Amino acid sequence: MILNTQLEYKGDLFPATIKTYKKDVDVLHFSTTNNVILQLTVLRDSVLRFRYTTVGKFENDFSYAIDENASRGYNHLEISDDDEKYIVTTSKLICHIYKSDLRKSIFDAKDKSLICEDEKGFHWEESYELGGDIVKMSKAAQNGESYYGLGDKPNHLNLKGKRFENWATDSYAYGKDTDPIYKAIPFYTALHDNKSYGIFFDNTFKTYFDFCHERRNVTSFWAQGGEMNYYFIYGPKMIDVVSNYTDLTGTPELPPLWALGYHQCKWSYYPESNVKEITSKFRELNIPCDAIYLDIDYMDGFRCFTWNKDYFPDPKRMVKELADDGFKTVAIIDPGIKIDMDYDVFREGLEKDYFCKRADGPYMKGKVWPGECYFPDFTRPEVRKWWAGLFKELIEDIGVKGVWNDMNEPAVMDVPGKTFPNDVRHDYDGNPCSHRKAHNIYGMQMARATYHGLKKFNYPKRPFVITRSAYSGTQRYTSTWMGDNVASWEHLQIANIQAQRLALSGFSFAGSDIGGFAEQPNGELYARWIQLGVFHPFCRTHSSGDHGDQEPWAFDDDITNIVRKFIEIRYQLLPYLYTAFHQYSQDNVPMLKSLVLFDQDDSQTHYRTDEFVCGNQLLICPVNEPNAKGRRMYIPKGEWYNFWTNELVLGGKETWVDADLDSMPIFVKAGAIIPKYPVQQYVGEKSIDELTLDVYYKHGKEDSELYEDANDGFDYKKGRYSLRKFNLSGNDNKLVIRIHKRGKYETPYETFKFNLIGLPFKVKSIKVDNEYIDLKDVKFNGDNSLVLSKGFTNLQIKG
Ligand code: MIG
Repeated sequence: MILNTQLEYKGDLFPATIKTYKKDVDVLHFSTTNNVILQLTVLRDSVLRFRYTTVGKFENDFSYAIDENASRGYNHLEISDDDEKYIVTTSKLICHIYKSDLRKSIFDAKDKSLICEDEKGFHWEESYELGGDIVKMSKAAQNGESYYGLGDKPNHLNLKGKRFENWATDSYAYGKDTDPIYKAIPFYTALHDNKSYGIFFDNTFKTYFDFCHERRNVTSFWAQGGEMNYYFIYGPKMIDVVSNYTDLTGTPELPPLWALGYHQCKWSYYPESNVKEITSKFRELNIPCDAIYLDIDYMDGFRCFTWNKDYFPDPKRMVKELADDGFKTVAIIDPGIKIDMDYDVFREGLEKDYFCKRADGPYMKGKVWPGECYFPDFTRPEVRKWWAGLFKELIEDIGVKGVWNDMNEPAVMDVPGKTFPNDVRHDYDGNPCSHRKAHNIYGMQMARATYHGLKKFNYPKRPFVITRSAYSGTQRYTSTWMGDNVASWEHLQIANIQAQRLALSGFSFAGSDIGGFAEQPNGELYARWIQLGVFHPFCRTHSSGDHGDQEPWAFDDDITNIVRKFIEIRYQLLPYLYTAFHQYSQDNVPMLKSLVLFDQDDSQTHYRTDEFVCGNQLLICPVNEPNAKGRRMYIPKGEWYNFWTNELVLGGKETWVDADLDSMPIFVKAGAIIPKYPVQQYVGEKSIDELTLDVYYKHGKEDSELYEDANDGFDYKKGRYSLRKFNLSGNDNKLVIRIHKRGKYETPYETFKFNLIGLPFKVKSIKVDNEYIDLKDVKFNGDNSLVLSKGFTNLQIKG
């Protein structure tokens, strides 16, 4: 017999008429006759927060997502009303709130055009069984509207026509249509009439988003519990929407520069001799590599913070020897703690009551790699502190430089749902709740605690953490990867989409398992994947290891050479990538720009997925098919140089681009100044005594930036960085570069080597800071490269 305890579905409930309105500085309260309150907070002229309660009183206002340093403040705020509505006006937005039903319409303050409008608006369904409401919001979809964002979804970049769920899930060998997967990032941007806005639904319960899937003219989002609590962010530029969201949920500090190098991983390298074999091979073959990973087999019976002494008899010595060879060791740490009274981490967690419990008191027991485990409640500050402290030995004593957090959705084996049951209790930083509310932030809080451990014990060096699961804001603490993908051509395309989508969702420091985790790539697929991977902020080969090898030399010599060539390009571009990271960290600018983000006014970009801009000036398009000699791609408007041939092409069209297996379509924006270091086998191998600047001539103007610092440590926060701004302007017979340097850091090199590309004239004179110089003195070699000692502010090259 099935006992149906669910109360009959009563249907959706709606706010009634507004009864009272109250203003408290930047917080407005609208209360209805049926106890609904809408609280509207004006955070910025372009950022409004909408929060609803149906019981006349709000919950404690607490969010794991919002960064405590998020910008606040507006230039203008005015509230008026007429018979029909309240009118809230800032310098960017006008928001109407209708007195009869609390619905809202939001307009651009300048041209008064409609940006976003409630359809039914806020409504809810009472949940008798679980208490509280299923909270819902629906918006009228605008004509031709497109949608982007939502974290790690593997589907088409443009989300229109689909419905998605956010519930962090261990998704081995997921496919294009698998949903949800590992992350829950309930933020999207919308674009219509060349204007973009974003919605961040800061609700950690299971959430859903429907983009014109159920009804063609409606987008909606809802959650299984909690409050309707969302941020409306206006652009009108999508890049500003993303930056404002990123400002709200935070950015990471700079990673150590080595973390932007190449990483090699496998499940698993062991014993020590195998690890050494791999690292030696990198050096022997001159393939740059900065990090080597230890997957779960380094542990003693998968007990976190232990070592298998048969495989690794002296970890400290090994880690030191690897470090001497330029390798940073990264070790995996999972959340499950093995139930074992002889295991001190377990005993301490038990004694101090740090493990998660079920509703009626028993421990949350689940099977993962070590067997039956208990799981720390990372949502409790005291537990996070304890966890951070556990890293002392691994980081401070042994010298491990990075930690890899896996299985933190949290994943549980052999149970329905593959995670904790809903009744598990969490502290939620003093807001006790069930797993329904804490599930999506469990992994984030684990990564946060791990980050604090590394920050403490690796000090004064910078921490490096990588996590699988994440919620909005997780990017403040850690990098991420896309989980267990597959060695297939389709997955190469998925990896590209996911990296772009994560960047669009505030999480730039991400990359896929290059070559695919499950199954075995052939050499061609691996080479094509490396080509894409070197342009992702995080660049690591990883594989499940239960098939053949997946190191750069695992295929044939031709493949090895191609892989080396592309990893070398990444190492040359390290100052370019680091600058992009600085712009992300400091200015909230995503490191990868999907074409729609790059040029939203060009409607051709709205449904593109393969092409993207890495940093601000490199246009990348991977080859996603076998046996290709090139591909068709869309080149965005403007002038671009072919990276390989320096041929100038005019964008705004789809075109064929040659790209044999040893090449891929890469274009450089005209006017760009691309900084390059010499190839190194690992960051810091060489002292950089000359900086190369590839200057791509443009008739017109273009700005470039170069950020540098000590590549590790925190001195940069005290002003010890070097930020050079280059303003290039060119005409028919002249090229002028102005250089402006900020910051107290002196870069170690003495000279700049300018490679002048695409000059339409023969150089007749060069003026440095208003003094003509003898062409011989500047080592002007006739090949249009010239070496000058740095430190000047104005360079004029005339024909
Ligand atoms: O159940 O640690 O996504 O990267 O190699 C598999 C072993 C557990 C899943 C991760 C993968 C890692 C693997 N882990």
